[in-house]
Amino acid sequence: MKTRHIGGLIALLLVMFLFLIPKSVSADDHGNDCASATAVGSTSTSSGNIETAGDIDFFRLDLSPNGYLVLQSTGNTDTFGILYDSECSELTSDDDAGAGRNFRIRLDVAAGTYYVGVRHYYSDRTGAYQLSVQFQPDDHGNDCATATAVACGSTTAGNIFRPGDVDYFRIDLSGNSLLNVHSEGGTNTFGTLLNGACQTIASDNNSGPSTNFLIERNLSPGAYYVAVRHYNASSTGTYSFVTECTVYHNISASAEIGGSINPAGTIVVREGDSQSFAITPFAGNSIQDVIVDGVSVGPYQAIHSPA
Ligand SMILES: [Ca+2]
Ligand SMILES: [Ca+2]
Ligand SMILES: [Ca+2]
Ligand SMILES: [Ca+2]
Repeated sequence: MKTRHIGGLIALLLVMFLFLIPKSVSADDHGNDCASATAVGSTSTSSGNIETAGDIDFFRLDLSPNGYLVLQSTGNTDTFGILYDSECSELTSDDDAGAGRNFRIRLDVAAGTYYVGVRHYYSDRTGAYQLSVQFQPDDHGNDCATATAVACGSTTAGNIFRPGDVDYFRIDLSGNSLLNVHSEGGTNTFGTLLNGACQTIASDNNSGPSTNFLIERNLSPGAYYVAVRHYNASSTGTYSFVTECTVYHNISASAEIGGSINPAGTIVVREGDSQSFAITPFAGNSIQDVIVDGVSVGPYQAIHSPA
C-alpha cells in the first residue's frame, strides 16, 4: 500500500514537471499559422524570435490600396521568409536576398490581406530577428484588368511612384470618336494606347507639351486603355492625365431614281452639330417620300418648301 502511494506521488510530480518546464522555455512570440498571426502595420518594424528549432512566426498585413510591398528581416539570424495570400496560400519565398543572411521579398500587390511566415533557414537552429515592412501605395493599376476608369473630357492626377511603375487608365467610347490622350506636367512621360483586348495601337514619347506624350486617333466605339510610364525606367514623377473625346456620327445619304441629294454618300458629323441636305427632283419629277433611319417623314420638300 505504502509503495503504491509513493509511486502515485512521483507520477504527479513528473506530470507537473512536464507541464511547467517546457512552457517556460518555449513561450512563442508570434503564432505558428495564419489564423494566429500577429497583425503588423503596412510600414512597421517588429521583433521576432525563433525560440525553438522548427518555430515559424506568422504576421498579418492588411494593405490598401494596391501598392509595392517590401518585406525583409534584419539581424544576424539566417532567416527564411514566406509571403502568403489571404487564403494562406504561398505566393513567394526568399532566403538571402536581404543583407547578410536575411530574406527580402519585393512585390507589386493588390489591396487585401497577406501573411508573412518567418523561420530559421535551418530547421534545427534558433535566433532573433527584426521584421521590416514597407508599403508604397500605387494610385493606378499596373495592367488593363486593374486600370482606373476615366471619363471623356477628364483630367486625372497620376504618380509614377517608383522606378518601373506604370499607370493604366480605361476609357469607354460611346460612339466613333477622335480620341486625344496626353499628359501634362514636368515629368517625361511615355504613353501607350491599347485596344479593348489590351493590344497596343500606338505609343508616344514627346508629342505633347514639353516632354509629355500625346496620342490622337480616330476610334470606333468600345473600351480602350492608356498606359503611362516614365520615359526613363529608373525615374519617378507626377503628371496629369488628360482625355479629350470628340464623338462623330456617320450619315449615309442617297437618292433613288428621279432626283438627287446633296451631300451624298457617308457624311461624318460631330456630335451636337447639324447637317443640311438639299433634295432636288429632276425635271418632270417630284419628291415622293423622305426616309430617315428607316422611317418615312413625308415628301419633305412639299412640307418645308412649298412651290
Ligand atoms: Ca517565435
Ligand atoms: Ca536566409
Ligand atoms: Ca501604377
Ligand atoms: Ca515623354
